[in-house]
Amino acid sequence: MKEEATLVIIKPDGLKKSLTGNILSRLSETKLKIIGAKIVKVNEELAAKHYSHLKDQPFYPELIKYITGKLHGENRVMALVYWGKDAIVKVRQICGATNPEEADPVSIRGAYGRILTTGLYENVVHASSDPSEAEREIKLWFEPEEIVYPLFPTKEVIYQNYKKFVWE
Ligand code: IDP
Ligand code: MG
Repeated sequence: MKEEATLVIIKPDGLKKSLTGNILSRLSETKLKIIGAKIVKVNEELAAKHYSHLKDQPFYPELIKYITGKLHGENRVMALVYWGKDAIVKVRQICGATNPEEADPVSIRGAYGRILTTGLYENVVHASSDPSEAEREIKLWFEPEEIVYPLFPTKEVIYQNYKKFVWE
């Protein structure tokens, strides 16, 4: 059992459907610690970086519309970092399979997800799938000072006359 961090995103459908509380309750069953949390307006650049590994998939343009909120008229997502023993697997398990129709009905995606007529899986949450993806995603979505735990090495830089920490 290793202690590790994982990124969770409650996607725009989760906020639109007022599911934030339900999803956080489900995730609390893991007994992991939340060490970072914020509401984010996702722009095209962040969306493209987050889903860069899927850019050749037929559903990619729809996926970008989804995460940037254009499908739901809801341009907020909630980004969270969970930390603890086997965090990645524990969170993936409670989230359920990528395809909401195949997901365990008791999982978050099984309970709240659906498949759109365009074929896109609208599955309410994102969760990192392995340690290297978790590190890449946490560094993409959070600045060091937004996380209350020293997860990865940082360095100090001067930005507009202020000192701040960035990921090394
Ligand atoms: P994951 O979210 O379970 O890690 P990924 O393969 O990383 O799955 O895909 C990212 C997101 O893209 C999914 O959560 C889902 O919204 C969408 N997606 C993935 N595969 C498909 C597909 O085959 N058809 C439609 N949408 C998909
Ligand atoms: Mg993934």
